[in-house]
Amino acid sequence: MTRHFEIEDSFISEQNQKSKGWVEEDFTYLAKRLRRQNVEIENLVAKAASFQVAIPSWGVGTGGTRFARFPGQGEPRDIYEKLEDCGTIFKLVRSTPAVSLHIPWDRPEDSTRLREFAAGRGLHFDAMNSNTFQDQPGQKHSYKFGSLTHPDAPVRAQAVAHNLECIELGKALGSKAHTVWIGDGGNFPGQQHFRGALERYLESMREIYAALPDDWRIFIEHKFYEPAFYSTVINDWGTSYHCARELGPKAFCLVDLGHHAPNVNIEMIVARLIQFGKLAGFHFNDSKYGDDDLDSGSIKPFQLFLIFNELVDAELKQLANFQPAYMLDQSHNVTDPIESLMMSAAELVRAYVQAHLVDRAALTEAQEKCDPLMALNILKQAFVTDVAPILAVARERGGGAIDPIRTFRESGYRRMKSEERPVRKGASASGIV
Ligand code: RM4
Ligand code: MN
Ligand code: MN
Repeated sequence: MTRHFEIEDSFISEQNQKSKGWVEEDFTYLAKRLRRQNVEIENLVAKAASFQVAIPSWGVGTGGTRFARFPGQGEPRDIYEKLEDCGTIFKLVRSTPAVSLHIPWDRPEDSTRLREFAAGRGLHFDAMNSNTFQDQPGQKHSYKFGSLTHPDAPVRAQAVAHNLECIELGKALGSKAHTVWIGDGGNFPGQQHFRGALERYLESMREIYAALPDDWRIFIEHKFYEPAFYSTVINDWGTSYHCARELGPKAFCLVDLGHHAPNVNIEMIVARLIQFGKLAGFHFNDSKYGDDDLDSGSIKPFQLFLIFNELVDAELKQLANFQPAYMLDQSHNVTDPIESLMMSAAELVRAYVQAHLVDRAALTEAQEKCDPLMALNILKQAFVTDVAPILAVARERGGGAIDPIRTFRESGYRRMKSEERPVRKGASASGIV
Protein backbone atom coordinates (compact mmCIF):
# COMPACT_ATOMS: atom_id res chain seq x y z
CA MET A 1 0.00 0.00 0.00
CA THR A 2 1.30 3.46 -0.83
CA ARG A 3 2.23 5.52 2.15
CA HIS A 4 -0.45 7.94 3.15
CA PHE A 5 0.07 11.31 4.73
CA GLU A 6 0.19 11.32 8.51
CA ILE A 7 0.74 14.07 11.03
CA GLU A 8 4.20 13.46 12.49
CA ASP A 9 4.84 13.55 16.23
CA SER A 10 7.65 16.03 15.60
CA PHE A 11 5.18 18.37 13.88
CA ILE A 12 2.88 18.20 16.91
CA SER A 13 5.68 19.10 19.31
CA GLU A 14 6.83 21.96 17.07
CA GLN A 15 3.31 23.36 17.13
CA ASN A 16 3.13 22.83 20.88
CA GLN A 17 6.20 25.01 21.34
CA LYS A 18 4.16 27.96 20.08
CA SER A 19 1.61 27.61 22.88
CA LYS A 20 3.88 26.47 25.68
CA GLY A 21 4.22 29.98 27.11
CA TRP A 22 0.58 30.62 27.87
CA VAL A 23 -0.12 27.05 28.94
CA GLU A 24 2.58 27.13 31.60
CA GLU A 25 1.51 30.53 32.85
CA ASP A 26 -2.18 29.64 33.01
CA PHE A 27 -1.49 26.22 34.51
CA THR A 28 0.65 27.67 37.30
CA TYR A 29 -2.00 30.26 38.09
CA LEU A 30 -4.81 27.67 38.06
CA ALA A 31 -2.78 25.36 40.32
CA LYS A 32 -2.52 28.17 42.87
CA ARG A 33 -6.18 29.02 42.63
CA LEU A 34 -7.22 25.39 43.07
CA ARG A 35 -4.92 24.94 46.02
CA ARG A 36 -6.97 27.58 47.83
CA GLN A 37 -9.91 25.20 47.35
CA ASN A 38 -7.78 22.29 48.58
CA VAL A 39 -7.69 20.78 45.11
CA GLU A 40 -4.41 19.34 43.81
CA ILE A 41 -4.20 20.15 40.09
CA GLU A 42 -2.13 17.05 39.28
CA ASN A 43 -5.05 14.84 40.32
CA LEU A 44 -7.22 16.59 37.77
CA VAL A 45 -4.57 16.22 35.07
CA ALA A 46 -4.55 12.49 35.82
CA LYS A 47 -8.36 12.38 35.54
CA ALA A 48 -8.26 14.25 32.23
CA ALA A 49 -5.64 11.84 30.90
CA SER A 50 -7.70 8.82 31.95
CA PHE A 51 -10.90 9.80 30.15
CA GLN A 52 -11.72 7.84 26.99
CA VAL A 53 -14.50 8.10 24.44
CA ALA A 54 -15.03 6.00 21.30
CA ILE A 55 -15.33 7.49 17.82
CA PRO A 56 -18.13 6.09 15.65
CA SER A 57 -16.80 4.92 12.30
CA TRP A 58 -19.64 6.78 10.57
CA GLY A 59 -18.83 10.05 12.34
CA VAL A 60 -15.67 10.78 10.33
CA GLY A 61 -17.67 11.01 7.10
CA THR A 62 -19.74 14.11 6.37
CA GLY A 63 -23.34 13.62 7.46
CA GLY A 64 -26.44 15.14 5.99
CA THR A 65 -30.11 15.70 6.50
CA ARG A 66 -33.03 14.18 4.65
CA PHE A 67 -32.79 17.19 2.35
CA ALA A 68 -29.18 17.09 1.29
CA ARG A 69 -25.65 16.06 2.02
CA PHE A 70 -22.77 18.34 1.14
CA PRO A 71 -19.70 16.11 0.93
CA GLY A 72 -16.43 17.51 2.23
CA GLN A 73 -13.14 17.44 0.38
CA GLY A 74 -10.96 14.44 1.10
CA GLU A 75 -13.49 12.56 3.18
CA PRO A 76 -12.81 8.88 3.83
CA ARG A 77 -14.12 6.44 1.23
CA ASP A 78 -13.83 3.18 3.09
CA ILE A 79 -13.27 1.80 6.55
CA TYR A 80 -9.47 1.93 6.24
CA GLU A 81 -9.56 5.62 5.42
CA LYS A 82 -12.02 6.12 8.27
CA LEU A 83 -9.56 4.45 10.60
CA GLU A 84 -6.81 6.73 9.30
CA ASP A 85 -8.93 9.70 10.35
CA CYS A 86 -9.72 8.11 13.72
CA GLY A 87 -5.98 7.57 14.19
CA THR A 88 -5.37 11.25 13.46
CA ILE A 89 -7.96 12.34 16.00
CA PHE A 90 -6.42 9.99 18.58
CA LYS A 91 -2.94 11.31 17.88
CA LEU A 92 -3.99 14.89 18.49
CA VAL A 93 -6.40 14.56 21.42
CA ARG A 94 -5.25 11.28 23.08
CA SER A 95 -8.68 10.52 24.59
CA THR A 96 -10.12 8.55 21.66
CA PRO A 97 -8.34 5.19 21.31
CA ALA A 98 -11.46 3.21 20.37
CA VAL A 99 -13.66 2.99 17.29
CA SER A 100 -17.24 1.78 17.17
CA LEU A 101 -18.33 0.11 13.94
CA HIS A 102 -21.73 0.25 12.28
CA ILE A 103 -22.61 -2.88 10.34
CA PRO A 104 -23.13 -3.17 7.39
CA TRP A 105 -21.91 0.38 6.67
CA ASP A 106 -18.42 -0.64 7.71
CA ARG A 107 -18.51 -4.42 7.47
CA PRO A 108 -14.87 -5.57 7.23
CA GLU A 109 -13.95 -8.03 4.51
CA ASP A 110 -11.01 -9.23 6.51
CA SER A 111 -11.39 -8.76 10.27
CA THR A 112 -7.83 -9.76 11.11
CA ARG A 113 -6.41 -7.26 8.67
CA LEU A 114 -8.69 -4.52 9.96
CA ARG A 115 -7.78 -5.26 13.56
CA GLU A 116 -4.08 -5.09 12.72
CA PHE A 117 -4.56 -1.90 10.74
CA ALA A 118 -6.30 -0.35 13.74
CA ALA A 119 -3.70 -1.64 16.22
CA GLY A 120 -0.97 -0.07 14.05
CA ARG A 121 -2.56 3.28 14.89
CA GLY A 122 -3.03 2.48 18.57
CA LEU A 123 -6.75 1.90 18.04
CA HIS A 124 -9.06 -0.88 19.18
CA PHE A 125 -12.73 -1.64 18.63
CA ASP A 126 -15.48 -0.69 21.03
CA ALA A 127 -19.18 -1.65 20.88
CA MET A 128 -20.60 -2.99 17.62
CA ASN A 129 -23.74 -1.36 16.20
CA SER A 130 -26.35 -3.20 14.15
CA ASN A 131 -28.47 -1.62 11.47
CA THR A 132 -31.97 -2.93 10.87
CA PHE A 133 -33.41 0.49 10.14
CA GLN A 134 -32.48 0.38 6.45
CA ASP A 135 -32.80 -2.22 3.74
CA GLN A 136 -29.55 -3.42 2.23
CA PRO A 137 -29.09 -4.41 -1.41
CA GLY A 138 -30.08 -8.02 -1.97
CA GLN A 139 -31.83 -8.36 1.37
CA LYS A 140 -34.74 -10.79 1.29
CA HIS A 141 -37.23 -9.06 3.59
CA SER A 142 -37.87 -5.35 3.99
CA TYR A 143 -37.68 -3.43 7.28
CA LYS A 144 -40.20 -0.87 6.07
CA PHE A 145 -42.63 -1.96 8.80
CA GLY A 146 -40.13 -3.00 11.43
CA SER A 147 -37.28 -5.39 12.13
CA LEU A 148 -36.95 -7.12 15.51
CA THR A 149 -40.64 -6.36 16.19
CA HIS A 150 -42.10 -6.95 12.71
CA PRO A 151 -45.36 -8.94 12.72
CA ASP A 152 -43.86 -11.49 10.29
CA ALA A 153 -41.54 -14.07 11.83
CA PRO A 154 -39.18 -14.30 8.78
CA VAL A 155 -38.46 -10.55 8.96
CA ARG A 156 -37.69 -10.84 12.65
CA ALA A 157 -35.47 -13.85 12.02
CA GLN A 158 -33.53 -11.90 9.39
CA ALA A 159 -33.03 -9.01 11.83
CA VAL A 160 -31.92 -11.39 14.58
CA ALA A 161 -29.47 -13.05 12.18
CA HIS A 162 -27.98 -9.66 11.33
CA ASN A 163 -27.38 -8.94 15.02
CA LEU A 164 -25.76 -12.34 15.45
CA GLU A 165 -23.46 -11.54 12.55
CA CYS A 166 -22.47 -8.28 14.27
CA ILE A 167 -21.53 -10.20 17.40
CA GLU A 168 -19.47 -12.67 15.36
CA LEU A 169 -17.62 -9.83 13.64
CA GLY A 170 -17.13 -8.11 16.97
CA LYS A 171 -15.55 -11.24 18.44
CA ALA A 172 -13.00 -11.27 15.65
CA LEU A 173 -12.30 -7.57 16.15
CA GLY A 174 -11.88 -7.73 19.92
CA SER A 175 -15.08 -5.88 20.75
CA LYS A 176 -16.86 -6.57 24.05
CA ALA A 177 -20.30 -5.05 23.54
CA HIS A 178 -23.16 -4.86 21.10
CA THR A 179 -25.53 -1.89 20.77
CA VAL A 180 -29.03 -2.38 19.41
CA TRP A 181 -31.00 0.59 18.22
CA ILE A 182 -34.10 -0.15 16.15
CA GLY A 183 -36.19 2.27 14.16
CA ASP A 184 -39.31 0.16 14.74
CA GLY A 185 -42.51 2.00 15.55
CA GLY A 186 -45.62 3.43 13.97
CA ASN A 187 -46.54 6.54 12.07
CA PHE A 188 -50.26 6.34 12.79
CA PRO A 189 -52.51 5.59 15.73
CA GLY A 190 -53.64 2.00 15.49
CA GLN A 191 -50.79 0.96 13.20
CA GLN A 192 -49.14 -1.17 15.87
CA HIS A 193 -50.36 -3.15 18.81
CA PHE A 194 -48.14 -1.58 21.49
CA ARG A 195 -47.93 -4.58 23.78
CA GLY A 196 -47.62 -7.06 20.93
CA ALA A 197 -44.68 -5.16 19.39
CA LEU A 198 -42.82 -5.06 22.71
CA GLU A 199 -43.45 -8.77 23.27
CA ARG A 200 -41.93 -9.51 19.87
CA TYR A 201 -38.97 -7.26 20.67
CA LEU A 202 -38.22 -9.22 23.80
CA GLU A 203 -38.57 -12.51 21.98
CA SER A 204 -36.07 -11.39 19.30
CA MET A 205 -33.69 -9.87 21.83
CA ARG A 206 -33.64 -13.07 23.88
CA GLU A 207 -32.20 -14.87 20.85
CA ILE A 208 -29.54 -12.19 20.44
CA TYR A 209 -28.78 -12.19 24.15
CA ALA A 210 -28.28 -15.94 24.08
CA ALA A 211 -25.48 -15.50 21.52
CA LEU A 212 -23.50 -13.04 23.66
CA PRO A 213 -20.13 -14.30 24.87
CA ASP A 214 -19.80 -14.40 28.68
CA ASP A 215 -17.65 -11.29 28.90
CA TRP A 216 -19.85 -9.20 26.59
CA ARG A 217 -22.59 -6.71 27.34
CA ILE A 218 -25.57 -5.76 25.23
CA PHE A 219 -26.76 -2.15 25.12
CA ILE A 220 -30.37 -1.20 24.49
CA GLU A 221 -30.71 2.28 22.98
CA HIS A 222 -34.05 4.03 23.36
CA LYS A 223 -35.39 6.88 21.27
CA PHE A 224 -38.73 8.63 21.61
CA TYR A 225 -39.44 9.27 17.91
CA GLU A 226 -37.93 9.12 14.43
CA PRO A 227 -37.99 7.48 11.97
CA ALA A 228 -41.44 6.54 13.30
CA PHE A 229 -43.33 9.72 14.10
CA TYR A 230 -46.24 8.51 16.21
CA SER A 231 -44.83 5.74 18.39
CA THR A 232 -41.52 3.98 18.91
CA VAL A 233 -41.21 0.49 20.37
CA ILE A 234 -38.24 1.28 22.65
CA ASN A 235 -39.32 4.84 23.29
CA ASP A 236 -37.87 5.71 26.67
CA TRP A 237 -35.54 4.68 29.47
CA GLY A 238 -38.35 2.99 31.39
CA THR A 239 -39.10 0.62 28.54
CA SER A 240 -35.39 0.11 28.03
CA TYR A 241 -34.93 -0.67 31.71
CA HIS A 242 -37.78 -3.16 31.70
CA CYS A 243 -36.25 -4.95 28.72
CA ALA A 244 -32.74 -4.94 30.20
CA ARG A 245 -34.11 -6.55 33.36
CA GLU A 246 -36.09 -9.11 31.42
CA LEU A 247 -33.04 -10.07 29.37
CA GLY A 248 -30.58 -10.51 32.22
CA PRO A 249 -27.36 -9.28 33.84
CA LYS A 250 -25.51 -8.67 30.57
CA ALA A 251 -28.16 -6.22 29.30
CA PHE A 252 -27.89 -2.49 29.99
CA CYS A 253 -29.57 0.77 28.95
CA LEU A 254 -27.75 3.19 26.70
CA VAL A 255 -28.50 6.90 26.81
CA ASP A 256 -28.17 8.87 23.58
CA LEU A 257 -28.50 12.50 24.60
CA GLY A 258 -30.52 13.40 21.50
CA HIS A 259 -33.15 10.73 22.08
CA HIS A 260 -35.36 12.60 24.55
CA ALA A 261 -38.08 15.17 24.23
CA PRO A 262 -36.88 18.76 24.70
CA ASN A 263 -36.38 19.77 28.34
CA VAL A 264 -36.37 16.24 29.69
CA ASN A 265 -34.15 15.97 32.77
CA ILE A 266 -31.54 13.62 31.31
CA GLU A 267 -29.17 13.83 34.27
CA MET A 268 -31.94 12.39 36.41
CA ILE A 269 -32.46 9.49 33.99
CA VAL A 270 -28.74 8.87 34.28
CA ALA A 271 -28.96 8.87 38.08
CA ARG A 272 -31.85 6.39 38.01
CA LEU A 273 -30.05 3.99 35.70
CA ILE A 274 -26.91 4.20 37.83
CA GLN A 275 -28.95 3.49 40.95
CA PHE A 276 -30.54 0.45 39.32
CA GLY A 277 -27.15 -0.83 38.12
CA LYS A 278 -28.24 -0.74 34.49
CA LEU A 279 -26.44 2.20 32.90
CA ALA A 280 -24.71 0.98 29.73
CA GLY A 281 -23.17 4.25 28.74
CA PHE A 282 -23.73 7.08 26.30
CA HIS A 283 -23.98 8.25 22.79
CA PHE A 284 -22.89 11.84 23.22
CA ASN A 285 -24.14 14.68 21.05
CA ASP A 286 -26.19 17.80 21.58
CA SER A 287 -29.55 18.99 20.35
CA LYS A 288 -31.91 21.92 20.30
CA TYR A 289 -35.05 20.30 18.91
CA GLY A 290 -34.77 16.53 18.52
CA ASP A 291 -32.15 14.02 17.47
CA ASP A 292 -30.13 16.83 15.91
CA ASP A 293 -26.80 15.05 16.40
CA LEU A 294 -25.02 18.36 16.95
CA ASP A 295 -21.59 18.53 18.54
CA SER A 296 -21.36 17.66 22.23
CA GLY A 297 -21.55 20.65 24.52
CA SER A 298 -22.46 23.05 21.71
CA ILE A 299 -26.01 23.82 22.84
CA LYS A 300 -26.41 22.80 26.49
CA PRO A 301 -22.99 22.64 28.16
CA PHE A 302 -24.53 22.91 31.63
CA GLN A 303 -26.64 19.82 31.00
CA LEU A 304 -23.51 17.96 29.94
CA PHE A 305 -21.81 19.04 33.15
CA LEU A 306 -24.79 17.92 35.25
CA ILE A 307 -24.69 14.50 33.59
CA PHE A 308 -20.99 14.19 34.41
CA ASN A 309 -21.75 15.35 37.91
CA GLU A 310 -23.87 12.20 38.31
CA LEU A 311 -21.22 10.03 36.68
CA VAL A 312 -18.40 11.33 38.84
CA ASP A 313 -20.50 10.96 41.98
CA ALA A 314 -21.01 7.28 41.09
CA GLU A 315 -17.34 6.86 40.19
CA LEU A 316 -16.17 8.27 43.52
CA LYS A 317 -18.60 6.07 45.43
CA GLN A 318 -17.44 3.04 43.39
CA LEU A 319 -20.98 1.88 42.80
CA ALA A 320 -21.63 -1.68 41.64
CA ASN A 321 -22.20 -2.31 37.92
CA PHE A 322 -20.94 1.15 37.10
CA GLN A 323 -18.82 0.81 34.01
CA PRO A 324 -20.14 3.33 31.48
CA ALA A 325 -19.11 3.04 27.84
CA TYR A 326 -18.70 6.38 26.12
CA MET A 327 -19.14 7.06 22.42
CA LEU A 328 -19.72 10.19 20.34
CA ASP A 329 -22.75 9.84 18.07
CA GLN A 330 -22.88 12.98 15.97
CA SER A 331 -23.59 13.97 12.40
CA HIS A 332 -21.22 16.58 11.07
CA ASN A 333 -23.05 18.29 8.27
CA VAL A 334 -21.38 21.68 8.01
CA THR A 335 -18.04 21.23 9.80
CA ASP A 336 -14.95 19.16 9.17
CA PRO A 337 -15.81 15.90 11.00
CA ILE A 338 -12.28 15.53 12.37
CA GLU A 339 -12.40 19.00 13.89
CA SER A 340 -15.87 18.46 15.34
CA LEU A 341 -14.92 15.13 16.87
CA MET A 342 -11.76 16.56 18.41
CA MET A 343 -13.62 19.48 19.88
CA SER A 344 -16.42 17.25 21.17
CA ALA A 345 -13.99 14.85 22.81
CA ALA A 346 -12.41 17.84 24.55
CA GLU A 347 -15.83 19.05 25.70
CA LEU A 348 -16.44 15.71 27.39
CA VAL A 349 -13.09 15.78 29.14
CA ARG A 350 -13.85 19.34 30.23
CA ALA A 351 -17.21 18.35 31.75
CA TYR A 352 -15.58 15.32 33.41
CA VAL A 353 -12.80 17.39 34.99
CA GLN A 354 -15.22 20.12 36.07
CA ALA A 355 -17.43 17.48 37.70
CA HIS A 356 -14.38 16.36 39.68
CA LEU A 357 -14.10 19.93 40.94
CA VAL A 358 -17.46 19.82 42.68
CA ASP A 359 -17.02 20.14 46.44
CA ARG A 360 -19.04 17.03 47.28
CA ALA A 361 -18.85 17.34 51.04
CA ALA A 362 -20.19 20.89 50.82
CA LEU A 363 -22.87 19.80 48.38
CA THR A 364 -24.05 17.04 50.71
CA GLU A 365 -24.15 19.52 53.55
CA ALA A 366 -26.21 21.99 51.51
CA GLN A 367 -28.59 19.18 50.57
CA GLU A 368 -28.96 18.03 54.14
CA LYS A 369 -29.50 21.57 55.40
CA CYS A 370 -32.11 22.15 52.68
CA ASP A 371 -30.12 25.01 51.19
CA PRO A 372 -30.92 25.01 47.47
CA LEU A 373 -29.13 28.25 46.72
CA MET A 374 -25.85 27.02 48.18
CA ALA A 375 -26.23 23.65 46.42
CA LEU A 376 -26.61 25.34 43.06
CA ASN A 377 -23.76 27.70 43.88
CA ILE A 378 -21.43 24.77 44.55
CA LEU A 379 -22.25 23.21 41.20
CA LYS A 380 -21.90 26.54 39.42
CA GLN A 381 -18.51 27.21 40.95
CA ALA A 382 -17.19 24.01 39.41
CA PHE A 383 -18.94 24.65 36.11
CA VAL A 384 -17.50 28.14 35.63
CA THR A 385 -13.92 27.16 36.44
CA ASP A 386 -11.87 27.35 33.28
CA VAL A 387 -10.06 24.01 33.18
CA ALA A 388 -8.59 24.51 29.69
CA PRO A 389 -4.97 24.51 30.97
CA ILE A 390 -5.57 21.11 32.60
CA LEU A 391 -6.88 19.66 29.34
CA ALA A 392 -4.01 21.14 27.35
CA VAL A 393 -1.38 19.82 29.76
CA ALA A 394 -2.96 16.35 29.82
CA ARG A 395 -2.92 16.22 26.02
CA GLU A 396 0.60 17.51 25.73
CA ARG A 397 2.05 15.10 28.28
CA GLY A 398 0.37 12.26 26.41
CA GLY A 399 2.08 13.30 23.17
CA GLY A 400 -0.98 15.11 21.79
CA ALA A 401 -1.57 18.67 20.72
CA ILE A 402 -2.03 21.63 23.03
CA ASP A 403 -4.30 23.12 20.39
CA PRO A 404 -5.65 20.19 18.33
CA ILE A 405 -7.71 22.24 15.86
CA ARG A 406 -4.92 24.65 15.02
CA THR A 407 -2.38 21.86 14.73
CA PHE A 408 -4.72 19.93 12.45
CA ARG A 409 -5.30 22.95 10.22
CA GLU A 410 -1.61 23.85 10.08
CA SER A 411 -0.68 20.30 9.11
CA GLY A 412 -2.53 20.49 5.79
CA TYR A 413 -4.03 17.04 6.51
CA ARG A 414 -7.32 17.66 4.75
CA ARG A 415 -5.63 19.08 1.66
CA MET A 416 -3.32 16.06 1.47
CA LYS A 417 -6.28 13.71 1.90
CA SER A 418 -8.25 15.39 -0.86
CA GLU A 419 -5.38 14.52 -3.21
CA GLU A 420 -5.05 10.99 -1.84
CA ARG A 421 -8.80 10.37 -1.87
CA PRO A 422 -10.33 11.52 -5.14
CA VAL A 423 -14.08 10.98 -5.24
CA ARG A 424 -14.90 7.50 -6.55
CA LYS A 425 -17.54 7.57 -9.26
CA GLY A 426 -20.93 6.39 -8.06
CA ALA A 427 -19.74 6.00 -4.47
CA SER A 428 -21.69 7.69 -1.75
CA ALA A 429 -20.38 7.74 1.77
CA SER A 430 -22.54 5.64 4.02
CA GLY A 431 -23.58 7.10 7.32
CA ILE A 432 -26.27 9.19 8.85
CA VAL A 433 -28.34 10.95 6.24
C1 RM4 B 1 -29.86 6.64 15.53
C2 RM4 B 1 -29.19 6.19 16.80
C3 RM4 B 1 -28.13 5.17 16.58
C4 RM4 B 1 -27.27 5.50 15.40
C5 RM4 B 1 -28.11 5.85 14.20
C6 RM4 B 1 -27.26 6.19 13.00
O1 RM4 B 1 -30.63 7.79 15.76
O2 RM4 B 1 -28.63 7.28 17.46
O3 RM4 B 1 -27.32 5.03 17.70
O4 RM4 B 1 -26.55 4.34 15.16
O5 RM4 B 1 -28.94 6.93 14.51
MN1 MN C 1 -27.17 6.81 19.06
MN1 MN D 1 -29.66 9.21 17.24
